Amino acid sequence: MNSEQTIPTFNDPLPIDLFLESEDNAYLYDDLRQFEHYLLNYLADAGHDYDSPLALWAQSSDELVFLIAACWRLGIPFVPLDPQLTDAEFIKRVQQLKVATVITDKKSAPDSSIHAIDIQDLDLTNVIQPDFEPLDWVKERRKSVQPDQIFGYFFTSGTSGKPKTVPLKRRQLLFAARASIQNIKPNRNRFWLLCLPLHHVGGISVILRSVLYGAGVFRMDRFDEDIISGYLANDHRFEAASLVPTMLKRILAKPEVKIHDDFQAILLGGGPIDTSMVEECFERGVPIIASYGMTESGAQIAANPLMTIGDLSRPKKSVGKLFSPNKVEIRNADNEPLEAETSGQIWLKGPQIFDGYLEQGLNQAFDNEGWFNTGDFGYLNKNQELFIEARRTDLIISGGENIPPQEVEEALRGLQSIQEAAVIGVPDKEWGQKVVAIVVLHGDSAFNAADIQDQLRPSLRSFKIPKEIIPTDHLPRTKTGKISRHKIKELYPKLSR
Ligand code: S0N
Ligand code: AMP
Repeated sequence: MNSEQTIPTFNDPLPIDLFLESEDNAYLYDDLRQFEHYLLNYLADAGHDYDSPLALWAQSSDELVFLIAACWRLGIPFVPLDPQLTDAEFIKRVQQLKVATVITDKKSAPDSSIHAIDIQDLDLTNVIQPDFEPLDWVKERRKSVQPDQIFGYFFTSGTSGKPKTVPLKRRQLLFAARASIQNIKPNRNRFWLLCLPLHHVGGISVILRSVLYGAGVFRMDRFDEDIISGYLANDHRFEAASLVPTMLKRILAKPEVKIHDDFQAILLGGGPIDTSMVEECFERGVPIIASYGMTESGAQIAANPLMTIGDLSRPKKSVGKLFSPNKVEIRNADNEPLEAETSGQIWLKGPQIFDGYLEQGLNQAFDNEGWFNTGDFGYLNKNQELFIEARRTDLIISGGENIPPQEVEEALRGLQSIQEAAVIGVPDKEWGQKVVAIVVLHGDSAFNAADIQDQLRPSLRSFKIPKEIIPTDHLPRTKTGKISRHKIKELYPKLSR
């Protein structure tokens, strides 16, 4: 790492100001400090080795935010798990990572070899006490935390339908947080709205940035456009929000939306951003930052601060320049770099980029010089601003969630009535893309889309269930006999009639 890549450092010790507010509660940074001491003691009593991954498998709650912040500060590697994971998905993930302890809000863990801690044992009303005595060894633990330690293990969807495990190091998140303040400067006792789920980097980054800069998080149990519109219009403590485009679309659907003067910007990411939505934001005075990033880059790695800097001449379709010192190259299929304004594959390199998937076989995404092939297509203009055009693969991005079509096809083929299935992503106003399944039924089976959706529920998380299912008598194939999603996409308008 050269000198311009010096790892950023942040204010420490923590301030006394507001750390977290939710619909019913408010907590100070002092409360987080107490929680850290309690958690380390608690985990020691529970026999958990601090250096082995700690799984967190629960719905969003104040306790979960405290756990994530404490894991960051204490250097406990953690595994944030979607509370909607099926039992089989849970078991696969924890076994692969040799997780020994899970903190959960479920009645029990589906794998009895794992020590399950009820998140209620860490209920903040019990943990935070007036007679709190700080422990020196906890302070020492905090001081020993290093940038190259693993921060957490995240999962992203592989094109084959199998999840890829992304170990993220603390260093990556530190660079990402430092880069992000070019556009949004978190202030003490002001809020960054947290309504993203807490198992993706987008949501977790809201907590990290706040802890690093001593600012506040406002957590919502679930996304609610009515409540959020009120905060954006009237509550001057709110200065930022991280949203996926589907969320912003729901907010913009409210004709009366206004944004108060102290609000800095909505950070928009997680999937393609329609130019029409950007234009609407311009017209209605909604300040947005269009960003590009991925799990592997530990959150946004490029951002276009559009209206926030008042320069309306900026290209609205762009996701801006890459955050320095990370670098981007656009390459052709032979891996040769391309000139500005020429479309090709997006490759990234720099301190924000992860070191490789846990599944060794997948690391051909890197070249010999450490450049990472994102799987996305795009181009740079002459000012080095990046434009995203498409993904190279069939991966579907719906409401900020990635859905590999192969996984849905496999689940469909597992149903008695279905002989063959093909799954595609179709442009959709609400979700960006929606999951559509084209199915061939076994000879005498009757077709009922709702029944098929219900039968898929035990094996698929609900956002992966096809929103539309179309029966057909045969699926088009390539010359080599494989089902052609490409041809099916072309046929879709005819099939859906
Ligand atoms: C959009 C959300 C909130 C929708 O969920 P909600 O409101 O629960 O949906 P409903 O309308 O109530 O449900 C209707 C039915 O649809 C299903 N469903 C839910 N979500 C989806 C979906 N995404 N696609 C398709 N269907 C969905 C429901 O299950 C329900 O089905 P039934 O009726 O059958 O039960 C929700 O999807 C959401 O929270 N999405 C966000 C996910 C996310 O966090 N993505 C980001 C991932 N990427 C990253 O973290 C890296 C980028 C990044 O760091 C970043 C991202 C954003 C902003 C900033 C950053 C940053 O760089 O800091
Ligand atoms: P995830 O790891 O789940 O955050 O997914 C990352 C993927 O989302 C990227 O590789 C892109 O395919 C897509 N993505 C993120 N931001 C954008 C954007 N601004 N425009 C188009 N696609 C995006």
